[in-house]
Amino acid sequence: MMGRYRLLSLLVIGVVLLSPCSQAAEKEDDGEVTVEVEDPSDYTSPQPNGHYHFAENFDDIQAFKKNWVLSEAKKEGIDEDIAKYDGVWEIEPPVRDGLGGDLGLVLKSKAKHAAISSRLKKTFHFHDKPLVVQYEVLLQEGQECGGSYLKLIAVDSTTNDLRNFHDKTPYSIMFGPDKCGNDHKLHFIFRHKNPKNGTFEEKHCSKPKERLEEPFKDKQPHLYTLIIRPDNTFQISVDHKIVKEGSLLEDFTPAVNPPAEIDDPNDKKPADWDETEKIPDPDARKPADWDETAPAQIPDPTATKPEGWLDHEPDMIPDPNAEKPDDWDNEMDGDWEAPLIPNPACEKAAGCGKWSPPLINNPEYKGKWRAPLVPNPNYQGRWKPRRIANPDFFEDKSPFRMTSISAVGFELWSMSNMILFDNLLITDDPSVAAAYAADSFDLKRKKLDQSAESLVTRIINYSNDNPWLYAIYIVAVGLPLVLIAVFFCGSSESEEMKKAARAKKTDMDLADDVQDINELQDDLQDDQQQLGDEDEEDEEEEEEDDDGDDESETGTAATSSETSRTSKTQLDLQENEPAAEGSGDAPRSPRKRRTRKD
Ligand SMILES: *[C@@H]1O[C@H](CO)[C@@H](O)[C@H](O)[C@H]1NC(C)=O
Ligand SMILES: [Ca+2]
Repeated sequence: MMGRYRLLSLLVIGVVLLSPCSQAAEKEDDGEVTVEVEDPSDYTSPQPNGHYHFAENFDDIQAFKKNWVLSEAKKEGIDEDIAKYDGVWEIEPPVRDGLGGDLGLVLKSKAKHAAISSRLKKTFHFHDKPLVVQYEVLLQEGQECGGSYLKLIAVDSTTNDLRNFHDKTPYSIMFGPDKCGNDHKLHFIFRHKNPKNGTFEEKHCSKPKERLEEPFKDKQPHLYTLIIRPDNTFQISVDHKIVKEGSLLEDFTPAVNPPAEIDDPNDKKPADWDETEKIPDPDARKPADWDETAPAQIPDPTATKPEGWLDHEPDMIPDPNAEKPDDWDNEMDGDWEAPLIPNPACEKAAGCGKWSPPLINNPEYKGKWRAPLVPNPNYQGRWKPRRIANPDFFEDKSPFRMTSISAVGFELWSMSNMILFDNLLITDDPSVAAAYAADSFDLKRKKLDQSAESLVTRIINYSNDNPWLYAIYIVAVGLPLVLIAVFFCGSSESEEMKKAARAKKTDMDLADDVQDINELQDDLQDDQQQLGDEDEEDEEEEEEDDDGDDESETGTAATSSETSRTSKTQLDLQENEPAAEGSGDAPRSPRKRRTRKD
């Protein structure tokens, strides 16, 4: 930890020293100092090259206004004053490090329901081509608690008017990041139609092995790609790196296909069923010499009284210097007695008063006799209900064939605002998505990497040309004041962060405090990013210590299926609220925290 701060402080000092010098150096134009990364005017809005169903780069405000529809719906079942989808969306450039002319869709408001959607250029049918969904998320303020996933809205009588887009609008796929407290998620949920009775059920993909925490706090753009193929396999990538792959038939909870056999719910355990595996041996008898009365401890027979023990001196004596107080009233207070003090005669002696040997464990001790356990001759084994054929059984061999999708939207709630979305693409051709990313996300990424790199290179190059600078770094680093300051600031900041996180769990009104902390964190992270220091292990560990409590404390419904506890919650949810297709009564979106008001 200290090592990292030391490096940090060295670099900070370097930057401070260099900032006046670097301008001069640029003017010298000696070829060593290369600051220019890419001409921002080089940016052209990406266009998909090939077949696609939807593409949106948000760079054209007029086109955006024409194509996107703000929800005018109200959330059902919650208080009127928070039911409205009144979250604010804007088209604007990223706050930091944008490419000139590159705009995104930004969720500006926090702690509000926000929903916006757009019709696909072409309805996607799940036939013989894969579905590829790809988009960028930039959490410009990090994320405390909230989602940044999208929904692929199903073709349905209730989805004709996108102004009605709300949490229960039928969707086929929900995909993207979501976080609350220490619960980091990358959702992939699809709605599966039960072929027996036509009801829909949400199927939740199991979690990727690796914890995906960086994208929620590094304030960098990230690219999310989902590919689902007609053979039911799928693949999820973040920044082109595959984080999860598997099959719709195997990696989802509840499973697409129910078990063929189930326990007979009507089979009950008989009252006389004997499940006791072992019993005390009825033929065993207590041995004649077993003395149950022998005490567990006895005085040590080998102990002897230490030399110089004063048998006749008491441990405590009345204080000879104490005097009866003047206002002592024998009638009222009783006879006066001097307070007791340790007997000074005992101070130098081995001990005073009656000596008794210390206690030791009794070797004769046996305790209560118990018969040894033997197998129960009447044991019938663990009772199990009989198995019967599952009346609800079906087998769907191609869950890929979901309900066609005709629109895409964001239906969100977030405690952190300034979430920027960009370059949303839906296609049936992975190569079109890859090329689209190359013209957008990859350029952005390259620019960010180069500017981080160029700063460090700049410091090193300049220092090599002016070796005397190293002497200054060393002296500066040696200054204990600097280290103390850095260390002190660092630790108090993380304390505050923890406090804020704790507070937020129980009280959302502390949003202002959280914002202050966010700003603090911003400053720190900006420094780190500029220095190209991407190693943030320490902070991660600090956050992890109360992992596990969050789901219950924050009241977020389990939206992923990684634990049996959470998937049970989902099942309960779905059982309690069965829903039918066509009535607009689709299974609830899993996000319960929206209903939390205070
Ligand atoms: C449809 O079947 C599922 C699974 O067997 C069951 O949970 C659900 O209650 C059924 N719905 C209706 C409306 O019958
Ligand atoms: Ca854009």
